[in-house]
Parts: sequence; C-alpha cells; structure tokens
Amino acid sequence: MKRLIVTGGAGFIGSNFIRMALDELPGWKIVNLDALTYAGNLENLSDVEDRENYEFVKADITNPEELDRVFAGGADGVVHFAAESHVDRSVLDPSAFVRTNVVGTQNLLNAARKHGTERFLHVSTDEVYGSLGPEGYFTEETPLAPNSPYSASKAGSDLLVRAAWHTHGFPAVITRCSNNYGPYQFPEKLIPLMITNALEDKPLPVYGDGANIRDWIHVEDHCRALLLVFLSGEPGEVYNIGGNAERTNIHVVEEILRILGKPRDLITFVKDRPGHDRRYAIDSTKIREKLGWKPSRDFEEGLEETVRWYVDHPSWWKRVKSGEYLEYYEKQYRDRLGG
Ligand code: NAD
Ligand code: TDX
Repeated sequence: MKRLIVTGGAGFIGSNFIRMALDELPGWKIVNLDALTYAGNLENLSDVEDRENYEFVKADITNPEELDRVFAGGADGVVHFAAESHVDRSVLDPSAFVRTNVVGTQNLLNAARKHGTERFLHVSTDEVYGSLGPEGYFTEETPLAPNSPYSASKAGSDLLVRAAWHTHGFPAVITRCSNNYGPYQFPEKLIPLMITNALEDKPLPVYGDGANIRDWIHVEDHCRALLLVFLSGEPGEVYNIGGNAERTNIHVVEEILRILGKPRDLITFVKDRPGHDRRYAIDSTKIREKLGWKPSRDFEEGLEETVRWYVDHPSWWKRVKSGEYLEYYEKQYRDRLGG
C-alpha cells in the first residue's frame, strides 16, 4: 500500500479531505500528521478513526526530527494542510504563523525530498493575491500581494513550494482556494461563529460595514478538487479553486438568521479588522478546463445544509467552545493503550 501523509488532517478541511480520501483512494494508507494545536480536533474523525487504511501520528511540522521519523515509514504522497489559518490571530501573533506556515513548510519539503515523495500537494489560499476592488477576478497569473501576516506567511510557503519545483524538479502542485464553509469548521471563522452564537442568542459581531465580499465554496467541493489535483495535476502548476459564490458578509449573516428564525437585532457592528481585505473572487477556468472540475453545491442550499449540521451536532461545537475537545486525544489514546 502507498502511504499518503496528510498534514493538518485534524483541522476543518483536512478532516473533510481524509474522510473523502479514505473512500476515494483505494491502495493508499492515509497518515494524518497533526500537532493538535487549538485548531486540531480528532473528534472530527471519530467516525473513521478505526478504519484499517487510517493512522494518526502526533507530530509538529516545525520539528524536523519528528518529520524525519514519520517520513521514514514511507511518504509516497503528501497533501499539506497544516497551518495557522486564522487572520485575526495573525494580527495578534504573526510569529506563530511564520514558524508553522513558512518554516514548517520548508521542513516538510526537506523531509519529502529526502524520502523520495513522488507527489506533493500544497494547499494555498486566494488570500495570497491580496484584495480586489469591485471588478475583476484572481487568475493564476495575478501577482501575489498578501496583506495580512496570515496571507504573507501563506505566500511565503506557496513560493517555497514553487522554488522546490523550479530548483530541484520536486513534483509539487499548488492550489489556491477561496473561503470554505461546511461541517467541522472551528467556530472562530465567520459562518460557524455566527451560527453557534445565534443558537446561543449571543451577539453576532460583524466587522466594519459588513460589505466585505468573500467567494464561498463548500468544503466537499474543495476536497474533490484537491483529490483531482493530487491525482492528475501537472507538477509545477498552480490551480485556483473557487465556488463562484460572491456574497457580502452581511448577506451571509442575515441568511443564517433567516434559516434559524432568529431576530436581526442579534447583529452587532463592531470595529473593523485591521487591514481588512475588501473582496476576493476566484477565476477557476484553468481547473475547470484542464481537469474537468466544477463545484456542485449552490451556496444558499449548502449554507442551509451547513446550518442544519450545526443544529444537529450541538455536542461537537459545545465541546469546542468549552475547550472539552482538547481532552479527546489523551482519552482515546489512553483507552487504546489500555489504561
Ligand atoms: P484549521 O485551522 O482548521 O486546521 C489546521 C490544522 O493544522 C489543525 O489540525 C492544526 O492542529 C494543524 N497544525 C497547525 N500547526 C501545525 C504544526 N506546526 N504541525 C502540524 N500540524 C499543525 O485550518 P483549515 O481551515 O482546515 O485550513 C487548512 C489549510 O487550508 C490551511 O493551510 C489554510 O491556509 C488553507 N485554506 C483554508 C481556507 C479556508 O477557508 N478555511 C481556504 C483556502 C485555503
Ligand atoms: O467575527 C467575525 N466577523 C466578521 O465580520 C469574523 C470571524 C469574520 N468577519 C468577516 C471577516 C471576513 O471579511 O467575515 C469574513 C470571513 O472571515 P473569516 O472567516 O475569518 O475568513 P477570512 O479572513 O476571509 O479567511 C478565510 O478564508 C481564506 C480563512 O480563515 C483562511 O484560512 C483562508 O485562507
């Protein structure tokens, strides 16, 4: 069996990707390499953790020795999600973002090259392109102009992966995706924060005038695109992935309140995020034409389904919000070791 190392597999997109890959990649063993930071939650994978083709390894990409140990067991493929991912946290503590996103990615490239990885997919973001005015779209040729410490550190990692291809012919591909939503998203991000606050009748903090625009994609559409790029993408190429669903933040928040039947006066306009990017919009013509991918979810339907998921899984998000989820790993592994 080939080994696929998925970094950051205990996070939001990584866990959705692993659930899909366990079914869609026969012949591959999926190794979830994750440091379990605050954003890593093994409960996201509790339904598949006993599958024979799945293994979890606690390791930190900022630690080259830990990576060497995991890669020595075999690393035919790598899909790299592990990152500090929240823009507001990067405003408060940029250094953690440089350590994981920049240094950690280089450590991973070193380990993958040393151990003969044949396929490396780097999961980047549309935020590396910066911010758009009312017109235009990001294409793969748009110059990188990141504005936050988060996006600057993601641009750094994205360019290091590009350099590994150009310098060493290392078989890497890069994807740059727009804003994801769906099940298991950490409730610090807009959609799950607003859903769970509304369910608790707490205020919904909308930054600035609420007119910033994001291009939303359902996480399963993103993961399907990643599987396709992993299997069929051209080494050295970049593929934009977008949901073709530009919405203002205030529209998204009002939709959530409508679906939940909650009052509009829960909305509270708060001080804007420093350096807040105004608009993102992805042109995904390349992946559509070259690899035959397109998103399958309509945003309003996907949002309604996602709201229902949070309504139906209160113990998941209540344990995240209370911090209880942090005990899951220790308990599971203590139980497995028999005491
Ligand atoms: P997340 O914050 O939910 O998950 C990140 C995961 O990485 C967590 O499980 C965490 O424990 C792990 N991790 C963090 N630091 C680590 C380290 N040093 N070593 C090992 N593991 C570590 O993030 P997400 O929203 O699932 O995003 C995953 C990836 O996709 C990120 O690279 C992000 O930049 C990118 N991305 C996200 C979006 C989005 O809308 N969420 C859009 C485009 C791209
Ligand atoms: O409380 C809030 N109020 C609010 O108005 C939060 C958390 C966010 N917002 C706004 C800021 C953004 O305009 O909502 C929009 C979305 O915010 P986030 O969910 O924090 O996402 P964003 O900053 O757009 O970045 C996300 O998309 C690209 C992910 O977090 C990144 O990891 C990804 O690369």
